[in-house]
Amino acid sequence: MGNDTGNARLFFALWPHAEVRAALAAWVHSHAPALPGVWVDPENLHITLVYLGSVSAETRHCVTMAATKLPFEPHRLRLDHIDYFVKPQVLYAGASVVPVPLMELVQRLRAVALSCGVQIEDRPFVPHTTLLRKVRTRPHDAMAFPALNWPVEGFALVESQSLPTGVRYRVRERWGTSR
Ligand code: 2AM
Repeated sequence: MGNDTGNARLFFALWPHAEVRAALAAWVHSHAPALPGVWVDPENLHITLVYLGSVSAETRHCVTMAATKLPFEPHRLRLDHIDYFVKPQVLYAGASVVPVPLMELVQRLRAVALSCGVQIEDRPFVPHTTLLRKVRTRPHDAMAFPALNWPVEGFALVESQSLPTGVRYRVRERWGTSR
């Protein structure tokens, strides 16, 4: 578990408004009972932009200061389908189109991480909200998903905490026009 002086497990993310969170949670409630897997707690729903992993207080300060200087352009992201990642065995809501301002934001955040000495995974950015984990096999049938407009008004630095009750994500910093 992180604290102010020790290491913390951090990631940059899009953190949803209450309406987007409720719409995603509603989909999970109506479809997940028919699916094998573990539901993501509605309070934890998000889109990871850059995963930093466990970092020191010094590194956390570095990425926070650097992120504060980034330009940010509000835009909209359209989540429009349900898909499955084989290796991590997760079912997610994805976006067929990555808006240019979002791609730019991810590239800048990757540069922030590298400038602070954080090694990050160099794989293509696939915007997604994980809805279920431990889904052992790809669901056979395509699943309906009512397209959801996600107003991207800011981004966040989030801490992943392991509590006795499970993993909990907590927003530590926010940038952009959403407060
Ligand atoms: P996800 O975005 O596919 O759900 C916190 O662990 C978040 O960071 C999760 O949402 C997780 O997956 C994402 N993440 C990305 N890379 C990760 C990694 N190497 N280890 C753990 N989580 C990672």
